[in-house]
Amino acid sequence: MSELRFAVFGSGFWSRFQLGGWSELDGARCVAICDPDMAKAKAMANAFSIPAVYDDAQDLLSHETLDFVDIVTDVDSHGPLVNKAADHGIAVICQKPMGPTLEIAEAMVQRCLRDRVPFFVHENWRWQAPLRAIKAVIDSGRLGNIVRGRIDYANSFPVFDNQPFLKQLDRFILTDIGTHILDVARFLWGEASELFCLTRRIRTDIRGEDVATVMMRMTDGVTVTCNMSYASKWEFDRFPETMVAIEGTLGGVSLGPDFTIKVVTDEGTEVNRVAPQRYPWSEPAYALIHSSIVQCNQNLLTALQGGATAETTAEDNLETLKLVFACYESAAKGQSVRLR
Ligand code: 89V
Repeated sequence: MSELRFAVFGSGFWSRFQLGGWSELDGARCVAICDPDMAKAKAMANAFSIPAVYDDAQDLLSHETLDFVDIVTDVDSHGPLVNKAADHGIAVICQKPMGPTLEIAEAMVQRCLRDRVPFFVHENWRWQAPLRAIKAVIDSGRLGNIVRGRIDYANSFPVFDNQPFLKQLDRFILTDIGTHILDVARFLWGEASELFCLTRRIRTDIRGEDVATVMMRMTDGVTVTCNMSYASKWEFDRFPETMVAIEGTLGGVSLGPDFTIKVVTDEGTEVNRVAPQRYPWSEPAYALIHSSIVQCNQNLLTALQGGATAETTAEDNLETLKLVFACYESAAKGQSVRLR
């Protein structure tokens, strides 16, 4: 199969790791990079031997022959860049959150559907090795019927040091980590029919909420709670680990600190450690996330090559975004929101 040619838009903090992820895979080659800050784009091009550098997206799209673009820029630029790629009939991978509002994200999806442009969201969290292992335990049937589940992502890691723009977001934790965590909830338990959310802002030097608590009724009756916080110091304060606890009629499973999975049934307790793979380009504090980029990119690449359908198509990701914005609606109203 011939190698797919792609361009990366953006040369900020995450581009380095996105490109690191691509460097682990056969079948795709980055041929151009674009950033309004030419010096940053050139530095990234040098680091990853990318032959062409641009400071204008239109210019890049007019000059390069591409199979897809990988958009790793701020959320407000996602819509315009997706439209530009669609104008050229080029497939798109876009970072989460897909768009700054649900309406914009829906318009992006409609635009690509109309022009039959393949459109994917780079939603990597569900590709973390321990979370895949948890899903395998659920699917094995060993837990019986699932009664309820809980996801905890609560820590005091200074995310703002590497991503200062996060401080300026009016809507912070639900759009940033909430997109990941609520997507994991969908991955593990399917769709929600109703949700209730409470938010808080604990830090005084940021604009948005840094704590969110979401309770969902899933369509099959499972009760799911997602606790998210960047203002928590507690026993499980371990960025960027996601803790999970699931109770079923025949057994339970938990994902605890240091990727430890415990399955408890009447037969006893089985303990496994499912650690992420380490890559030379990954940053130690983010290694868990960075390894999931490789898996996510592989899934999207297979789809781009005409193989299996990707898990995180933009259409699928709209369902995750609907949860995110329903959370804000619920928090503003102080009421639950019915979804389906
Ligand atoms: O992966 C992410 O969305 C990052 C972080 C883990 C820091 O929230 O922005």
